[in-house]
Amino acid sequence: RTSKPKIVVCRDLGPDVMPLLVKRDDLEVVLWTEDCVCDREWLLKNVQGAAGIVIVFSELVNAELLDAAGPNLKVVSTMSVGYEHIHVPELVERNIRLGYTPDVLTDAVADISVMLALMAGRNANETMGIVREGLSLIKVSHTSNISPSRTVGFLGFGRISHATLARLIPFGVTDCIYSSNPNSATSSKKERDEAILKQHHPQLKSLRPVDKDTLAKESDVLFVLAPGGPSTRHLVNEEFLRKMKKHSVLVNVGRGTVVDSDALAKALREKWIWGAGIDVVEGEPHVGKDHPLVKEPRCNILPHIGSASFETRLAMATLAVENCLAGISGQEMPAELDVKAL
Ligand code: 8YV
Repeated sequence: RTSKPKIVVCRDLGPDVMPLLVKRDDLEVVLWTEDCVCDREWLLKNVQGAAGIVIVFSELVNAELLDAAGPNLKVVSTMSVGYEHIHVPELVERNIRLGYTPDVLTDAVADISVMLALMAGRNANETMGIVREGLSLIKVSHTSNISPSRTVGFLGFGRISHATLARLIPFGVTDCIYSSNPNSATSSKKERDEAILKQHHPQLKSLRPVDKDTLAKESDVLFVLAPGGPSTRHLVNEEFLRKMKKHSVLVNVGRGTVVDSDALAKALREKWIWGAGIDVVEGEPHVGKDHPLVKEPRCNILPHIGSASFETRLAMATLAVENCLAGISGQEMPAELDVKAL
């Protein structure tokens, strides 16, 4: 039996990051090296006795997993900014620290937000389908713009929303409304950030917090960038979607659970809204061909690739490993969530 601290990594972190771990002969490192992320059975078996785990957003960190790990576990390091897959009270109870990967993915996800807004507005999925089917290009009808005089809305107004808004200003956007959780731990930071946003972007004529009802009614392009979890589940439901403008576009790059998929499919089918662009979807990562949104031509759907650029994934994987290594040795972690304050 080895007495070295054990680290379990549940996805292949790539050739640039793996050496940070495998070259460490003071550690016992157990890696999932196959494609994609590890299966639950493998994790439950291998996590036994671990001091640290590096996981991703699709892996539930609950009592089952923590019990399987046992009392040696000091740190859970998630390669994500979202942490609703982690049962935080279970970590607090066991005195386990939590690392995450904020900031490094902000730009990549904001890029995808803009891309999806453009794709949905210009009806990319449906019109590309027309080309693929070899149909007459004349069939293509008018599409919707992101242009001046449009109001952009944000459900959730954190770092990624700010970066998305900054990217939209060169498009001529001057009016922005948002609704975010006033009780969130970062709200004072948000106020500071909003002041900075206004300072940096004098073109913005109006930046207003609004209630959900106004957000639904006034947004021409609505970005859903709220975190997941029970408090945001189905915030965008049938009632919300029915209030939206007919030419409006909905973009979801936050968490699939915030939007009721059946309601969105109905909204697209019955043309309550113009289109949707989504990178995240309820039920992921296992989304079959029969998912109601996959079948909607006006739904531009991506397989959760918001942070999946080479540079960003490298930065995320590096940070996740650094968090884990610092956490198991009782040092300050580069990006730690204070689990007791959540
Ligand atoms: C995924 C994300 O974590 O950071 C988040 O919260 O949802 C994404 O960046 C990423 O796909 C890694 O698995």
